[in-house]
Amino acid sequence: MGTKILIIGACGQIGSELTLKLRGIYGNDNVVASDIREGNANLMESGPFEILNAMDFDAVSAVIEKHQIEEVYLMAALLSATAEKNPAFAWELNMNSLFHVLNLAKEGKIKKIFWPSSIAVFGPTTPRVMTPQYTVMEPSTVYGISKQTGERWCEYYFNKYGVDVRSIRYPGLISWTTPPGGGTTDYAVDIFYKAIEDKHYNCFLSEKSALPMMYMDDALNATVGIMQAKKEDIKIRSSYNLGGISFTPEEIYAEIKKHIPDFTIEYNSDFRQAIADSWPASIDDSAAQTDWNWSHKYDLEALTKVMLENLTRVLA
Ligand code: AKB
Repeated sequence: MGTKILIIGACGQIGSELTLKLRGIYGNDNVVASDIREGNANLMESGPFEILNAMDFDAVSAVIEKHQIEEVYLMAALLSATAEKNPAFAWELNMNSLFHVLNLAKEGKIKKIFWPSSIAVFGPTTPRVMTPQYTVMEPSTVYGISKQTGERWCEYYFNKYGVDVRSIRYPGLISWTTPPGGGTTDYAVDIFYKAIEDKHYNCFLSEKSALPMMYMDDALNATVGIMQAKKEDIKIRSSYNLGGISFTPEEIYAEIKKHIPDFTIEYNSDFRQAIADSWPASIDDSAAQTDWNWSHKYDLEALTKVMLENLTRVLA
């Protein structure tokens, strides 16, 4: 029998694609998707699904017992922009859900956890270019504070109780299947929809705001890669830097314009500008490369091509 997996927050941008990828690897029946709401037909119909509130310890515990789950991928979270609007709820969701799975692992009810961290753990005092794995970390957003705190707890649970928890600091993720919700890096997905539908984009970040980004396929490979790595190879139990590529709004605009010549853009920064300004421009992920052989495949040119090809088809 294959490994039994539970994905919490399976209907979000990462969860919906991660579920299908894991079902492809471990078998449809072995990967239970769960979320507070129902997801797309593909996700709902290709394997087991449970409505689950990540903050409800008893409910999480019951689903784990019912399906004899061995590994949990905890993808439920409020992202940076939404968390600023509702700090108390963001803290409750992002922290309590993590404690629930860490405690279930501590009690021996699950064997392995994947928990995503983010480039948001860094702050305005962090070196911005090729941000190292170990450096100053003074996050200035609620989301960043929750991810930084979560990293500390993951490392603590590993050191103190031997909990096999693995984590990566995702950059902004770009995909065409499920739109992101509530992040600062979301502009890099929105821009493709608007380029195809309106030929015009009103960007909420300034043209020079460089941020670390990654195409979803690379992020999924990293997620599966760290979870399949040998336990002794995972030397960092807080969270690994994950780099991918780095670009500004003006660079992605120029790349899309190669395919859609009459595409126009204007820049009107809102509150998300301050969040972007506090984050790294690029990331040094050499620790992930050395420890578990991480490398990314998609550059800006390749991801632009695949995004435009697929979204043009889907939106037609
Ligand atoms: C966000 O913008 O909040 C997320 C992230 C970088 O974690 N995409």
